[in-house]
Amino acid sequence: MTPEEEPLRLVMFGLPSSGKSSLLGSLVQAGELHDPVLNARLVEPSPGLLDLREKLSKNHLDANVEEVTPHTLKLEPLPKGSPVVVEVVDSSGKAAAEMVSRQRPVSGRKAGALGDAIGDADALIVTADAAAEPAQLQRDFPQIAAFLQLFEKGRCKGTEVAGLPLYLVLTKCDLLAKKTDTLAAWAERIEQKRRQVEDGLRKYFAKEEKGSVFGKVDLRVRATAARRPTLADGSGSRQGPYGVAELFRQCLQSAGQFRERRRQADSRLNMALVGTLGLLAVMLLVGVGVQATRPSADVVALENALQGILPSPLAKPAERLREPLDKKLDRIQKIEKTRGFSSLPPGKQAEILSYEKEVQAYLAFNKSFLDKVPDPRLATREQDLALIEKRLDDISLPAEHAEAWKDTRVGRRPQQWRDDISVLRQEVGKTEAWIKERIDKGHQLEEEGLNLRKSPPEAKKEWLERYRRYVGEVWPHPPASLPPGAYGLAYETVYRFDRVDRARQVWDEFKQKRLGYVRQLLEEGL
Ligand SMILES: Nc1nc2c(ncn2[C@@H]2O[C@H](COP(=O)(O)OP(=O)(O)OP(=O)(O)O)[C@@H](O)[C@H]2O)c(=O)[nH]1
Ligand SMILES: [Mg+2]
Repeated sequence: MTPEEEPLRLVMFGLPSSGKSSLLGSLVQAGELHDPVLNARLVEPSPGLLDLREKLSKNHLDANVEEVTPHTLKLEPLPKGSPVVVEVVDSSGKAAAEMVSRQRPVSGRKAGALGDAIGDADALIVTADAAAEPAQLQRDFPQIAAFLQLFEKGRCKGTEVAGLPLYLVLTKCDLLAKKTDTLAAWAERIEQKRRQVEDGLRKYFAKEEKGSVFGKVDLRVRATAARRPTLADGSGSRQGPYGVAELFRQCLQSAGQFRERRRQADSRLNMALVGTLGLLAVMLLVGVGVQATRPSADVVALENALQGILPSPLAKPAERLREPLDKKLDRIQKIEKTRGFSSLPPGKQAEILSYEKEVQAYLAFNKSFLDKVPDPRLATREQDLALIEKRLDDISLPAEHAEAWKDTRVGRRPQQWRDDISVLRQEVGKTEAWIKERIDKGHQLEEEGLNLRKSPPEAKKEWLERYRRYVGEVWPHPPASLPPGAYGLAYETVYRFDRVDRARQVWDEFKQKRLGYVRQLLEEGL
């Protein structure tokens, strides 16, 4: 086979799960949907490629086990032209990770099948997950940087430079979409990210240009999505992958041009090395570039986490300081410790810190209030109530929050407790009166009973029935119910109060001794 007859070779390179195989499956989809951007008919895709398309549509893609998996396809330019045979080499992310982590060299005998494929490539497609966790990128970054340095020192002295086309592809851009995005808003979000990465790379290359090969790498940044997100304007349901046809059309074009240049050059190995070096620079810069764009991803994640904790700026203090504050404070403090916190806009950081401070002050005041002022629900004597009233007189909201907190739970509590004390006093008086009235009624019952000693059994039975109803009466209200006007105080506090308790003992004794005696008398006469 002459070099002209050799298929154009595109090599996919990227860390595990960065979307290499999906990108190839998407290419087949774009071809089948006759994507006009591809500007070519895709014919004879190999069974492996059709399988990838199938698995992509079922979301059943497996990680590549083989280090490299070549697939072939033919593209017939539209409206007509000579068909171009293309070999696309899928590769294993694990093998790429080994290279990046220096467990294996990029070129030479030990570089393995992936190293060979890179050496033969007419274009490289380097995939990076646009929606990856910042933590993952942060972990990969130092490894990539260290490896790159070593590689540059060891292998690239005096290398002649020729630009191997390098496409850095930000995959999974559908995951960047927000539910409220229209198609235009989503596309703008992707473009923003793409530009951020590209700018980061450009700056990096500009810095490295002196005496380095980096400045001459032919690098382009593209963004793709294997599937469309659901968008607010319903346009997400549109068929086909995003940005894939365009990527491959441009990539094939530059691969063809590179092949032409390479034919004229005599140092294929050197070029491959430069390409590889460029590739690794990109890997490094994916870190730099995406890192530069990461804050926005961090910000989005943090802002999501803050939802439900941070009150709206329009929220009233009572809403702002609604329970469960302990939990909110805990979550805020965890958020402040995350790496992304410092990436939030300064205004947002200040808002969080100021909210944290307010919640802390509120919780501290609440604690000192409860430590100092006994709870009226536990009061059993008049002295207890007097003490609570005195403590309430002595304590007031912190001056700087007095106005804002006056309608919060803590702000309203002193008055509510005063009101509860007043209700308690009233109800104690009423209950004493009720017991006294019951005792009077009991005396009447006692007298009636004594007069029945010589009466017929029916009259005695009738009295015994009234007696049972009388002793069955315990309290005027259920103990757990709240007296009218009370905030948190139930009748049980009233019934435990010493004056009520004493009255109750007198009554109990009356029931037991005096009425009990009459009952016995009448029962014996039956
Ligand atoms: N939402 C979304 N998921 C994607 C996209 N591309 C790939 N994925 C998912 O990401 C995971 C990994 O994708 P692959 O294409 O298998 O990644 P790979 O780079 O080939 O991985 P290895 O073969 O392990 O190196 C799969 O679960 C895919 O469904 C995309 O554009 N959008
Ligand atoms: Mg794969």
